[in-house]
Amino acid sequence: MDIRNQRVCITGASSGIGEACAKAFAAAGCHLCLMARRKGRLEDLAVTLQRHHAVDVITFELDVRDRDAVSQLAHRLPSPWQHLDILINNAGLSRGLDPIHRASIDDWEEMIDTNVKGLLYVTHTLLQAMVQQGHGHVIHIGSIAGHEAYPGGSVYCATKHAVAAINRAMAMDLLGTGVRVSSVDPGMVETEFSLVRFHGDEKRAKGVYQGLQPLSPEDVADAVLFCATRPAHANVREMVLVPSAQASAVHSFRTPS
Ligand code: NDP
Ligand code: 8X3
Repeated sequence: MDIRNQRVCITGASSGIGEACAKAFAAAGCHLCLMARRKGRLEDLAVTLQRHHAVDVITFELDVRDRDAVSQLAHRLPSPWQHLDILINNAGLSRGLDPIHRASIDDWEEMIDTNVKGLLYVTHTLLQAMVQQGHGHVIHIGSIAGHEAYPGGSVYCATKHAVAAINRAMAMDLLGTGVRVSSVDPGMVETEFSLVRFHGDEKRAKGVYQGLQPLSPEDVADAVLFCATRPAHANVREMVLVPSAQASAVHSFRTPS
């Protein structure tokens, strides 16, 4: 399906998978609304995208955990954005990898508030117009952590299982509305994800990807673009995408360095 001139909102577009999606959808001729907390990064990205592609790019400083700010979003968007075609629910994070009895409750709150409640707030606000106009597509970035669990990942995995459940239930709720729902569920992707998980510990973060080739954010953006470009009668419900060297969250093949 040709998605040129479609309007696409991407949460968490300041880095990693969200940033790669912004580049991929701009290259496909889409107009973009980029959201994240780090507004400076969004603005730099917007300048680059507008320089290379003839598309409109607007930026929004938004913390998806801020329920009031998110609820005002639909009204604060400029009028052409009242007709949104695609929402990419990408903003998310992991914090910590400690066993449950040693984990930080603050880390849990941050993951649940961002990955589950934030995703729901944004979806609730932006979905209304899609249903009214009778077409649209919500694409969640889930994870293999939404299909399996691993040690130290109880709460992160719980949040991504929640995303998987939301994705499945939404598809039922939205039957007949013309709004499609998909989830792209990656394994290891080299982004700032591990740096955030380990609270800025660069050495530990780098170690996650040592001895294997992880997915790149562009690999995931490609999968998201694939979902968005299916013809209107077809929908990708869930797509699990992993590095060839990863068989599960806890089974990877690494070559010694
Ligand atoms: P990054 O850390 O590179 O990017 C995360 C993005 O989320 C940033 O743009 C960040 O922006 C945004 N974000 C985080 N918290 C908030 C918030 N409260 N409000 C708004 N935006 C927020 O990681 P990834 O690109 O890897 O992560 C993107 C998604 O992919 C996440 O949902 C993650 O769970 C998922 N994922 C990642 C995998 C991986 O291995 N990397 C594998 C499977 C899924 P800012 O800080 O500017 O607000
Ligand atoms: C990120 C991938 O395996 O660290 O969602 O959970 S994993």
